[in-house]
Amino acid sequence: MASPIEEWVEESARLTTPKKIVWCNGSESQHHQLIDEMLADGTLIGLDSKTYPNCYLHRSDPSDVARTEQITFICSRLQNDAGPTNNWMSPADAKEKVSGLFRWAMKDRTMYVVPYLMGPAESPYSKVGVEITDSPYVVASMYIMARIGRVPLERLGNSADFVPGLHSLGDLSPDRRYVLHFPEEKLIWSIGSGYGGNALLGKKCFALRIASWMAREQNWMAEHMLIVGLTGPSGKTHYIAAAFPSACGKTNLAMMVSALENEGYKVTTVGDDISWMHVASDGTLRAINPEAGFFGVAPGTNKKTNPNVMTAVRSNSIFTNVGLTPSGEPWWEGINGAAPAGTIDWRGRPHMGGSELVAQANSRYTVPARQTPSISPRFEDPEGVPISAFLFGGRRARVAPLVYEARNWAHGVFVAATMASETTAAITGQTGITRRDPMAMLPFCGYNMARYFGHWLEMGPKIPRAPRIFHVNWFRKGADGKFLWPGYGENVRVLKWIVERVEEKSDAVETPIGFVPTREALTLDGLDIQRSTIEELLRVDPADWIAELDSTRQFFGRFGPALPQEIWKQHEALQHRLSRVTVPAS
Ligand code: OXD
Ligand code: MN
Repeated sequence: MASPIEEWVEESARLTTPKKIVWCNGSESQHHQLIDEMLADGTLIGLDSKTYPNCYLHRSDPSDVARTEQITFICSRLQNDAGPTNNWMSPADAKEKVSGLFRWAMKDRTMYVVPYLMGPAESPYSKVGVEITDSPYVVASMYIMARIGRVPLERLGNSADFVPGLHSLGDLSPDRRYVLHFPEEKLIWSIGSGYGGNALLGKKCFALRIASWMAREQNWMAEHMLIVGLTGPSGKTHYIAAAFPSACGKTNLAMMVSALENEGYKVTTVGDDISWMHVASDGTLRAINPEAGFFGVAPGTNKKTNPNVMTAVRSNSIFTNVGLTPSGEPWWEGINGAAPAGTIDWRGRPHMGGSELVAQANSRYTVPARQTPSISPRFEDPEGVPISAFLFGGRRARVAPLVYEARNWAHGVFVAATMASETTAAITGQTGITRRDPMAMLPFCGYNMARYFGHWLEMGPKIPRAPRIFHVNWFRKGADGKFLWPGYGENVRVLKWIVERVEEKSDAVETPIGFVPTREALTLDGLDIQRSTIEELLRVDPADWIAELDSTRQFFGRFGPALPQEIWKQHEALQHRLSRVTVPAS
């Protein structure tokens, strides 16, 4: 009798009629064969085998270079279950509309069946997915981003407990591109895109959208968070999980080289994008990184901003939509000076200088996590790492101080739900527009975000040793428009204060928005920064925060009566605390 996975493969083959079916077993030999086929047909270009051994360049269709949120749908039975921030289609409408696009879609193509495990091989928290795809580039990327083949198949046996994801490139037309999630069936359908989060279904589709739905049902958390360890001079490591909207340096923070290494503070990387967290029997919240690789934005990455990843990508990596130098090396804006003469741009055309980009702005590297020098020794820990603190952050030129601690769990959830970032000129052409992105989950929460806030509020009391909650802002600017804080490796100074707060060892002052470090509580030795700059970084301006209250009131209004009352209570309490402080005359 066919197993559930075989039945689903047969059903998908009847719909998409591939010319052949290949089951991916995770073996080296099968992987090499796949790479050789892609080198032969031009899907991949080999890079310099001395400086970038086993590394490849892929150029995607120029119309297919990023996640496409407008065609991403949550197809729950009830529209209200998707909520006001997700696109919604009924499951019946979605299937009727999109099955027509899948019909015969693989006619002259190979169908690859990719069983994969999200999470460490032995972890009780890991979950099996199966992606069916007609893109060999997707298969090669999945080899890096997840654990493929034998491990998930053995774990699955004859069970139907897997998340099926059907993917086809279709005709790559943006008009016939859909990324659909059926949360009740735990099913994903994606057609018309071969790119990143649209096509590597283990990542945003499963590990965030479907998993967040499962997590709410099963009392755990699936979050868009990096995970880092900070080891202090005593040898004790605290783990921190942090959520930031895009363009806030999440991957760089995850792989940061500590500026306090000589003082004995070292940072290690558990994950750079997604965290699955469960309450453990010792009362801690345990986090695993469900991914096995990093899929990071290339432009701006260099030896200063992220030396660890620059080392990691020197082998076994795939680069997508970056430039190619005459010596066969990848190149992107910000890697190191000007592009060498003769560099080919991301579309495969000679770069003529001028303002045209060599690498597409969202070009990426895909690299095995294990290759990162900063990888944590507990990266594969089946029990996960205990989280001491949550960090939420955004890009705010004013308003938010460098760091503050929430008053308690419920206040922390409110702080996270009001998270925001200001757009940069590079993104919209207009600076300073504040976008709310609660918990950095706006594009990734697989259900009604009002209920997601409710889930967060309910989880706190269920975690006996709950993480403390902090907000950070590396991007505050002075009157001259310059950043006040140096960022990068210096951010460890803020992590150190956070860990000391957790250990009840460091000082803070209570302000209406939460606890802000005293200037003395931050370790600033060796940092050339003026006292007045630190004071400005830590300043809480009641007038700014009163304006902020209006903006958050409007945002929460979108959720209507589904919004937990506790969020409004927190809003009122903040208003009350702000109204009590008198603005000091300057
Ligand atoms: C990502 C994203 O690629 O958040 O991780 O867009
Ligand atoms: Mn992400």
